[in-house]
Amino acid sequence: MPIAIVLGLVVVGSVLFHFLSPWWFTPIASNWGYIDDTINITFWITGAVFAAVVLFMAYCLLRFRHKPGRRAAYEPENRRLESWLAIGTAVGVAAMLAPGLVVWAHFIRVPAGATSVEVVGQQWQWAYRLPGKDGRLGAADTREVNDTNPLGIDPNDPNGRDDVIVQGGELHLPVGKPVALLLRSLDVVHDFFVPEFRAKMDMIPGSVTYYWLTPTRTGSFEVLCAELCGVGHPYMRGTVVVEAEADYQAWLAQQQTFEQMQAPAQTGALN
Ligand SMILES: [Cu+2]
Repeated sequence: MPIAIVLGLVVVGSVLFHFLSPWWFTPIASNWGYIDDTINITFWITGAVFAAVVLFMAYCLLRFRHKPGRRAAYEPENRRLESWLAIGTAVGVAAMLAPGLVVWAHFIRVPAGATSVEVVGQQWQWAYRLPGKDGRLGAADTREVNDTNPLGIDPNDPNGRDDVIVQGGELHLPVGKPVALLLRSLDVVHDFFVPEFRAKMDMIPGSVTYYWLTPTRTGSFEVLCAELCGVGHPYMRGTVVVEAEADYQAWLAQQQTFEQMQAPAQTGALN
């Protein structure tokens, strides 16, 4: 009897904790409400099953408790019960997986007209590259990395000359405009994550991974590295500022281009 009461309290406590808990999603700042929906679906299905299983155990403890003279019945097979359990489990698992597949397809299908912004992870800092006036990013390769070319932009690709480089600073994005984030790493696996955007992906050395999002709210948001990448991992932070288009353009105009970054080196070489 006391165990049955404890099990009942576990269920009541879990439900109360859910509604009273201060730990919940940060207020969303992108179009990825779908991500929250899939988490909520999984949460409600697993939560309902958890409550049902624990309450069923409590019921069994009460209903079949020891009484003098009562014998347990042995029933090794029950086809009807097994069918229902198999069907119920299959439906529950499918309901948790299927929405994720739909959202994933959306997540990696970059809409036409999205601006490409490159994010480069490196132990233990973030760098960004935005297309210049031509609207295109030049080719890049880790083999090209040197003191005046920290992101390894191909110096022979004309598309790369006007690329804007933000080294260790804030990334600014215009509100309401879709942006494709192209993710690169110069050393080990990192993961570009802004909790308010609900989107993240690993950055794999040697390849370019990507996802897209539309920032829906202005503000300043913290960037976290979401992949353990060495001793400096907890300090691999950054800031994304989402602002109105005019403010974004003003910020962009103040940034350094790849060509400007190379200029001092070239002057030095001539002397
Ligand atoms: Cu990292």
